[in-house]
Amino acid sequence: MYDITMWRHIFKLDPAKFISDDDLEALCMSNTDAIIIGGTDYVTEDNVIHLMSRVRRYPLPLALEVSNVESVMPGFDYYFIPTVMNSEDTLYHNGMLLKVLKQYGHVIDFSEVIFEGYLVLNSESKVAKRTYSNTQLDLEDVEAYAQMTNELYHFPVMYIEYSGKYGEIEKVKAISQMLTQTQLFYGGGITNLSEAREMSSIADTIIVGDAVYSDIKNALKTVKIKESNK
Ligand code: 1GP
Repeated sequence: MYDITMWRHIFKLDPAKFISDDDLEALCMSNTDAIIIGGTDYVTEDNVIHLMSRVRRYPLPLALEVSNVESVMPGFDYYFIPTVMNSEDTLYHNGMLLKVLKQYGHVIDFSEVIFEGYLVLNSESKVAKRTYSNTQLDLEDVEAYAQMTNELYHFPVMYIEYSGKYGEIEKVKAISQMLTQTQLFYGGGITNLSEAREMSSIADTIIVGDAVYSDIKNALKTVKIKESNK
């Protein structure tokens, strides 16, 4: 088992998107702390198993971020299960979880399951639309969500999801200041090292997704945040 609390940098790969062998090797050998496989659309058993077997050639932790029941399978080190705290549809709070537990509850090793309190903040993102998230949140709202996560639900991870857009620093800071126990993941719009540095000075762990597909060179440079002390 790995110590997730030590992770500062993660690449998130979308099983529905193409990545060359060379780019995949560069990502896996980059000194990132882990790879997460996850996406919103067209996440299938086939494309997840294919990408999993390609990443498995490399010696780094691999997690599946569960977005539907069909694509859950054994073979990952961890299963990140999001509960979208600002979703207006209970399916994304615990409805999906109910389905998963009914089907797989008897075989799940819960030491591999990490429950993420998700806060979706980019109204334009696919994930916001899919999960019917209420993204119209002010500072007081996001602080209350952070408090809920840290003090009441005691989630191990809170994930601020700006998917596709660089986040509002003030909100990320406000959330970070409320978290004393819960680990803060930040993902969204990180395209270069200076953005990576800025977000990783606030969040415990940053996640780089899209940049892998749009500008691999700069995406790889974001791992350099690990060279500096926080
Ligand atoms: C997406 O938070 C991740 O789930 C990363 O976001 O794709 O914008 O880097 P980007």
